[in-house]
This record gives sequence, structure tokens and C-alpha cells, in this order.
Amino acid sequence: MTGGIVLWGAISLRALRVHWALQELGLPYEFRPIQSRTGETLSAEYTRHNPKQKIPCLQDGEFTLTESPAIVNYLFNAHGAGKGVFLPETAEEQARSDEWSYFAMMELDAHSLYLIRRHKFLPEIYGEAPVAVASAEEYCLKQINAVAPRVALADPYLFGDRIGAADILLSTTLHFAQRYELALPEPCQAYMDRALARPAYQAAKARNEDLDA
Ligand SMILES: N[C@@H](CCC(=O)N[C@@H](CS)C(=O)NCC(=O)O)C(=O)O
Repeated sequence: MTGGIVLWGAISLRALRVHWALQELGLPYEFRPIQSRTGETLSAEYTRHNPKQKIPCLQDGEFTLTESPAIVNYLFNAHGAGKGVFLPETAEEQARSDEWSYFAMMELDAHSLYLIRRHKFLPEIYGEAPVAVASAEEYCLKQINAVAPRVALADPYLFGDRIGAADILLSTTLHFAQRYELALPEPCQAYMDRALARPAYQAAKARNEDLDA
């Protein structure tokens, strides 16, 4: 540990959120490309950093942090000043950013998409559960459609012309939904496409997939 930033986690949509925040903020970082379901997260060294044995995990000097939404928000708050990104300045702006972030993480990622991932795309590990998958798909689409009119107001991002932490969390989660074969309403598709076209996202995607790092 050199005192700089170290990111653990590769080939993972949740690690990709953190790569994106780091690229967006122009922060140099060491990359430890460990993957889920390879046994790499179970090593004694990694378990000392993250006892949950999941990726991603960030070290910033002596500070260690897990949970992708917490890491993205931390990076913006700790390193975002003067970088041209959106940082909430009022309690209302912070609350609105939190509202989007928790919506993406709870209603979409945790409640429905992770269930679809486990039981539709990894049944050999987690078992088949077709009724639960169908219910999760319906639930996820209902939630996405409910926010589509508000997403349509994003111009081009949730808080205007500067990208914020909530944009990274929402757009990557909409991308999960698309990857898991859910048809996004047009405003959500257009918003996601705009966000993912950013050079920082493209650089993050390449780094997330670079196992030789
Ligand atoms: N809530 C966590 C979830 C992390 C997570 O589930 N990571 C997956 C990879 S995307 C993982 O490490 N899976 C390995 C496992 O479940 O053993 C976050 O957002 O960081």
C-alpha cells in the first residue's frame, strides 16, 4: 500500500461504477483485478480488506471502503471539488441525489436485478426460481417506468450539465437491466446512452476488463 488509491475488482458491473468515478475525477489508481466467483475474493489478504468477500473494495491511503454506491459518493465528495462534476451544495440537493441513489441501489439493483442475475443467468450456482424471476422482472420494469417521466427531464444529466454520483449509479443500474434483457422506456434508454458515451465511462470499461493490469 503506497498511500495512493487502490481499487480491487474487475469484470464486474459494480466495480465498473468505481472505475468510472475514478476516471471521471481523473484520479490515478492501482488496480487489483480480482474477480467474483474465482476464489480470489476468498483469500486471507482480501478478506482482511473486505470480510464480505465481495468486490469492489477501495483503499484511499489508510481508509478502506466497500459498497459501490458508498465508494462512488465518497470519491466525488473527497476528490470532486474543482473537477467539473456535480456536487450537492444544499440539503435538498443532497437529498435528491440520495433519493436517486437509493432508488437505483434498492429498488432496482438489490430488490430485483440481483435476483434476476442469480436465478436466471447463474442457475447452476443459485438454483432455478422462475416465478421469482418473472416477479422481479415485472417489479423492476414497473419501477423504471415510474421514474421515466422524471428521467426524461435530465438535461443531459439528473442535475444539469455536470455528471454526478447519482448519474453513475442510476445509469449503470439501467445498464444492468438492459443486459438482463429488460426493455427500457425511451427516456431511460436515451439518458443511459448519453451517460455511457462519456469518455470516462469508456476508459473505465476498458480498465475493468484489463486482467493484465
Ligand atoms: N452491495 C455490493 C454488492 C457487491 C457484489 O455483490 N459484488 C459481486 C460482483 S458484482 C461479488 O463480489 N460477488 C461475489 C460473491 O457473491 O461471492 C456493492 O454494491 O458493492
